[in-house]
Amino acid sequence: MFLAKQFLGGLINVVSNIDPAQFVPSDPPPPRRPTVYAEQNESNEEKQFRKVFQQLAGEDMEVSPSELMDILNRIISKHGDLKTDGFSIESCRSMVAVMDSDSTGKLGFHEFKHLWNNIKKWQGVYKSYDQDGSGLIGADELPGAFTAAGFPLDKQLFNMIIRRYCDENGNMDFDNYIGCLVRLDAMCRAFKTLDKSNNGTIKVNVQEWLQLTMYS
Ligand SMILES: *[C@@H]1O[C@H](CO)[C@@H](O)[C@H](O)[C@H]1NC(C)=O
Ligand SMILES: CC(=O)N[C@H]1CO[C@H](CO)[C@@H](O)[C@@H]1O
Ligand SMILES: [Ca+2]
Ligand SMILES: [Ca+2]
Ligand SMILES: [Ca+2]
Repeated sequence: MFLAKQFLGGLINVVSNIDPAQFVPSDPPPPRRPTVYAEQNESNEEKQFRKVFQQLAGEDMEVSPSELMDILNRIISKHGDLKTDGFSIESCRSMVAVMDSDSTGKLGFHEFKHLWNNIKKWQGVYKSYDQDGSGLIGADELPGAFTAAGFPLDKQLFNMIIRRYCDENGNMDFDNYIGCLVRLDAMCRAFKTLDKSNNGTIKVNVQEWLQLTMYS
């Protein structure tokens, strides 16, 4: 487990420079490739990540919601500066659902890597936008943080997010923050995919609507 420990520790120290540009959902995970192809063409960083993944994912080589919960709670238990009441199984099920592009019910290597990179990026944003050092993102800190994370929403949407994801004092803890951003990012990606003429409007039928909203 040494490699995994080192890796999980390193995660939290990363503070990335996020370009607070426009509304930018992250790129979708690349399509599944045959393992042989994938392994021969991997960078060192990717090889390293694959080793860690193998340790975390276990025999089936996929990360289930409960494995994800375990991993995330192990990480945050080491970091008192991120306030949280722990990742719940429900929130991990939701994260797996929205990241599960090949519908296996679990996260394969590329799906997990995509999620991981986002969490890494967003925890850097969390730390730099927690300006009063409370370990929480307050309602006043939230627009800045979300804008830096790539989601400059309007006031109405920020207020909705506060209602849904913050406690009664308007504070968002770390697990709610990650759960919210994973979902927001995935929904924006889904929208982009469906918006074929790229004019900010989509047309969905009830089947598509339910597939999108109920597996999330
Ligand atoms: C966007 O494009 C679609 C398909 O080309 C079209 O049906 C729709 O009316 C357009 N919507 C707007 C708001 O321009
Ligand atoms: C095994 C395999 O498919 N390797 C590919 C690695 O990537 C190069 C291009 O970057 C391909 O030409 C190889 O076929
Ligand atoms: Ca929480
Ligand atoms: Ca999957
Ligand atoms: Ca704060």
